[in-house]
Amino acid sequence: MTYFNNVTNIKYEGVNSNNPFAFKFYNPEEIINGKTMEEILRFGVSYWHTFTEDLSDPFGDGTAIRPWDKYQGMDRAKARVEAAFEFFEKLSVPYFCFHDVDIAPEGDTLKETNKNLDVIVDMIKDYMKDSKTKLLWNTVNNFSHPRFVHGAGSSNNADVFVYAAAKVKKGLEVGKELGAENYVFWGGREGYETLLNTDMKLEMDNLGRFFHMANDYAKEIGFDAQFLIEPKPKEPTSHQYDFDVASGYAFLQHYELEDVFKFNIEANHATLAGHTFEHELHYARIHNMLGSVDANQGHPLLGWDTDEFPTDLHSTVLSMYEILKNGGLGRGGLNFDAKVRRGSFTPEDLFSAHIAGMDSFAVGLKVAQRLIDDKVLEKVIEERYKSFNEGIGLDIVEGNIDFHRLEEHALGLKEIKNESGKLEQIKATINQYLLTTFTSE
Ligand code: XUL
Ligand code: CO
Repeated sequence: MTYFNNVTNIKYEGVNSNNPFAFKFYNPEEIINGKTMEEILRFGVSYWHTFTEDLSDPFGDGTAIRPWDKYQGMDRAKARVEAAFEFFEKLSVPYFCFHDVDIAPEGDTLKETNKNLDVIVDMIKDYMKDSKTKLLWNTVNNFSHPRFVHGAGSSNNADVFVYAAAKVKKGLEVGKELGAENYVFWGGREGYETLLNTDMKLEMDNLGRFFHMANDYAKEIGFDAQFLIEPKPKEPTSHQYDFDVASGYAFLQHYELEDVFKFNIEANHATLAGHTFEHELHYARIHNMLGSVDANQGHPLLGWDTDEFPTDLHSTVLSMYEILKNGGLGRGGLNFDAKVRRGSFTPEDLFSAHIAGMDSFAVGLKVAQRLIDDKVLEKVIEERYKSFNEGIGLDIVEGNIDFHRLEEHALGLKEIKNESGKLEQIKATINQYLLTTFTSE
């Protein structure tokens, strides 16, 4: 059975194509600095937004037309697998990602849930044999079911902690079975609503214990995926313990987990935390903690996690700049944790949205590579910090100085001269790179 009969295989047709179902900028085979675009970008499709999501919102029912929704229960889960692999093939995408509940319905008991999962995992494994699409990461949903109302690994209820652990144990087994390259922990409810009823220390200690046990079990079964933690400041909780990369890193260091995890950084989570996307990528990169990316964007006028497909080219340029400076994403990738808008409800819109996101990151990649080749920002930064390359500045960075000598030096200073940061000029140069990269092709 096929589900996307109005769409054929999506090909690269170049900037002048007016075929809506073609890539204009993403040319998977194009070589950028010795690697293909496909190898660098490592795009992934989110199962939940693409095959499970019905586009309901707090004010209205789902609008999505999904041909597989004519089935129910396990039949629908199986139809989704068929649709998913047809979609992956037509998009020619190298990766996908899922939560346990995206692929198989929960049963009345954990045993039944695991049985449902086994059936679908077997089916996915079969499909993967004939497909180029691999599993970038899997995870478990320990936030939607009412049992997780007070959290999972940070719940006040020990039975919930136990249940959450059992689900992650199964998730690790599923990841191993399907050869996942990473395993993600997004703690949807690992935070609190109010301190008035919260033992924060116990909750965080328990979360630390939870992650250690997960790591022990992954090692025990020989599942060598990279563990990823996905920070988000809030929503659905009012405060999440891994608020952003900086607080997540402090958490990991405190619980001696910094060698076990890297970060999965989501653009819309960064902006919810009051940061730019590139800030979060940069912070992770300079600490050698950048693992993978959930590629999406927020709406500038809305405060919440809108999970839009990424189309903001400034953001894709600056994020690809960070990723290239990181030497790529290693085992990570660019997973579209993004959903079509509620008004884009046809099955074809799922293709259009992914094409828009893939083309936007392809533009980001090419412009960022040019910026790096020409050392545009490197030159700015080198010049701006040149005072630390000699004299007193060099003594500071080499640690050859103390407050006595600094005071002595300060007393001898006649005039302190700062130089312009040239921010507008730099932004104009980035615009120039953005606008000229494709005009010559
Ligand atoms: C929620 C979110 C999740 C994680 C995986 O905001 O980003 O979908 O990516 O649980
Ligand atoms: Co995400």
